[in-house]
Amino acid sequence: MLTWPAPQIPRLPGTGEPVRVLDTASGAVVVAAPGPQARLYVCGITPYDATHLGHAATYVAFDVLVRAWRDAGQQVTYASNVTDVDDPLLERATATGVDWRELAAQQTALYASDMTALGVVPPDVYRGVVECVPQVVAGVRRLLESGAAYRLPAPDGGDDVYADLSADAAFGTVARLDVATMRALSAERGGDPDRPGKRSALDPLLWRAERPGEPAWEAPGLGRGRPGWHVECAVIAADALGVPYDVQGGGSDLAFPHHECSASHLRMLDGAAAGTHVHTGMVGYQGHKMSKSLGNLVLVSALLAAGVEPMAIRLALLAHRYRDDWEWTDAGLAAAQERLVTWRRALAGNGGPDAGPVLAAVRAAVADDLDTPRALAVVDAWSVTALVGEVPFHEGAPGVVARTIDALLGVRM
Ligand code: 5CA
Ligand code: ZN
Repeated sequence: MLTWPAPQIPRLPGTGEPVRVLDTASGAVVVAAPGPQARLYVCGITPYDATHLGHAATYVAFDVLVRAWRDAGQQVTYASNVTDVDDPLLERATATGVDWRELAAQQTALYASDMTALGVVPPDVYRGVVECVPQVVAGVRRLLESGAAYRLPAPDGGDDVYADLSADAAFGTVARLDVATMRALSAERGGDPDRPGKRSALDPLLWRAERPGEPAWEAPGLGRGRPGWHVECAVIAADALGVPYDVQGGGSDLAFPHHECSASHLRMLDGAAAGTHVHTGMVGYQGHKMSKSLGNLVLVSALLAAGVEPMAIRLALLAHRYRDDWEWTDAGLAAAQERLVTWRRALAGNGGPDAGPVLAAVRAAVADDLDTPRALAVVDAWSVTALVGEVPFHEGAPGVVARTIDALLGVRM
């Protein structure tokens, strides 16, 4: 799958510190990638509707992680997927009378243009599920052969295949939830805990036998069908990055069952999963999680079409800590627009207060579990002092500050 153009990232003097992030599985803030390499997989979109600010907040958060790693001198490999065949996509295509492939292609293109506008670094490896079916089939077959999966007759013929979670003693260690919560979330988020015949309620679907009117692929040893959700990301991540990789990322709504199950599949397939799981909080709007299914959306493309500057949107997102849940508001956007104007005025001259401490403090803030609100406050303080104009004048300071916010925060003046 084609990505979008990579933004130019300016080089900064010196090197950033090791980047710490909150690991869902341990609850601790850890250096997720201590070596010279950093390998990241972030779950991509299901392209049935346009990018909303919740998606944007999640991708901008991991973009800041990529930038911080690079600033720390690490070689980053970033992989992501597009869930371009899945229940909600097929349902939307049927409801609107559009071919599901057409819908996925349109929305994937719109997502790419939104990410370009927001200056998000594209993944190095970017795979659609449709183009990875053979790898998924191979993975499901290996799970069947090792006894970690089983078949269940499907209502319209053929067999569905499920993972047998009892084969994985470490199941549950990512999201650390009790059984009742896991069961409820499974039912809510695409699972089928009540399906008769399964060995255990939480066992996730690996392969769905062809149903009338649904797309299906010929799969040697499995029969015609299509991949289950969690195994797609497991297979794509392992293929792109190898295991164990450093960080598995996504929104907190993916911790269970998606990341719990894909980590389990990876352990059963390859003996290891991601070392660290990082989750972004949920962005809400009008009192509820912003979601395609609820329809309470603010779309990036709609804001851009209304003339909102992409960097104002980016600043509005960065004003919140990535791991918190927060609410999108017009006031938040207005504050970001005002901040952009102030920064621009402060950066307009060729001199200002010393930029060295700004670079050090912004670096320290992003390395400290991506504390972007603190980073913005550092630049605010410098801007205010610069605009008052009664400090020793450092020639070239605005240039250094501009490069700092460009490289580390992705905010381009
Ligand atoms: N394709 C799957 C992952 S394999 C999927 O969840 N797609 S998605 O389009 O529904 O979401 C894309 C990303 O945005 C996921 O990481 C999801 O956790 C995140 N996300 C969705 N809604 C919100 C929200 N309201 N706030 C923050 N992040 C969100
Ligand atoms: Zn995923």
